[in-house]
Amino acid sequence: MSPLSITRTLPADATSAALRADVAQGLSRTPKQLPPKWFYDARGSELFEEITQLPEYYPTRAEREILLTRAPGIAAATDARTLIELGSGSSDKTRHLIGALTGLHTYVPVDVSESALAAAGKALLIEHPDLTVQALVADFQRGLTLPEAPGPRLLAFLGGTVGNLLPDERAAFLRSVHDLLSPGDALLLGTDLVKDPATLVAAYDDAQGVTAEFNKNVLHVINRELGGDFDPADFDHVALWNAEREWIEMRLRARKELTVKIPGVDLVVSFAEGEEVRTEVSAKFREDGVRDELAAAGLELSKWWTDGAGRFALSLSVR
Ligand code: AVJ
Repeated sequence: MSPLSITRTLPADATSAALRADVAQGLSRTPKQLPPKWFYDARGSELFEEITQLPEYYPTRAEREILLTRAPGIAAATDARTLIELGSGSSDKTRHLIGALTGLHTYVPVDVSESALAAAGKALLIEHPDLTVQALVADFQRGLTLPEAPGPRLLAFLGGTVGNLLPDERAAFLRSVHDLLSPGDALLLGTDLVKDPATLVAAYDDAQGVTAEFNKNVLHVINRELGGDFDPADFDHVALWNAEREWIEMRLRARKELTVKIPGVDLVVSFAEGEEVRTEVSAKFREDGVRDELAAAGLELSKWWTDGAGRFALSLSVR
């Protein structure tokens, strides 16, 4: 076997079936909504990489700071021989972790973007030619089957992406992580923290408009995949802080009354002027809440690390 393998765990048409179901249901209901995972085609993944470099978008830098300082502690606490990473994207931050895990044998990056997996896998193997990389093109919300790989295993879910799940989805997800792990395995979870709303809103509504473009990318995806005739210019990017739920919401707001045809799902969708589609929830956390949610899934929080400014946390929990 070559040191880099890329496996699709979904049938080839499962992704488009899931997109059709999400679009048909999400745009037929009131209020309208679309799941954030459909942002990430090749262009969307590129735009997200750009977001991570914006002055307003602190989570990536904050998490990298924690990983840089704590990688040796994570290595000592886990002794991991296999690292599984959900939503690995460019695997950029993971480099620090891989470098510190001296006993590491296998890296299993899991992402919906095959292009991102291929690029990241190749880059990693240049630095770590002895590493076995078994990439999975998969949607972690639909149940994962992991390749055979030596324990102890460390499952990393970084970037704060767990915040994209709604509370009930999050509970189900953490339970499925528990079920994937064996006793002695660990979860490394990145969570963005509650902070002043102005800082949070700016991170999702940057001055250069990159996040606005990222948000509107879901309309391009629907146009391309389902033959839709959205004009992205008909929509405004909206980012707001929901203080009660403690999450950021991104929405697309129709600038005028309009109708969109989406032949791929046999749908004609009407928007009133000012009507919004919720395109993303990005929950922000507190230590107690994270501990409680992990405990409810059968995982015990053992380490809680934040960046110096206290904006973002990495937690380590054990099964
Ligand atoms: C990749 C899910 C962590 O929620 O902050 C960035 C995605 N959305 N800007 C986040 C995102 C808008 C990001 N995650």
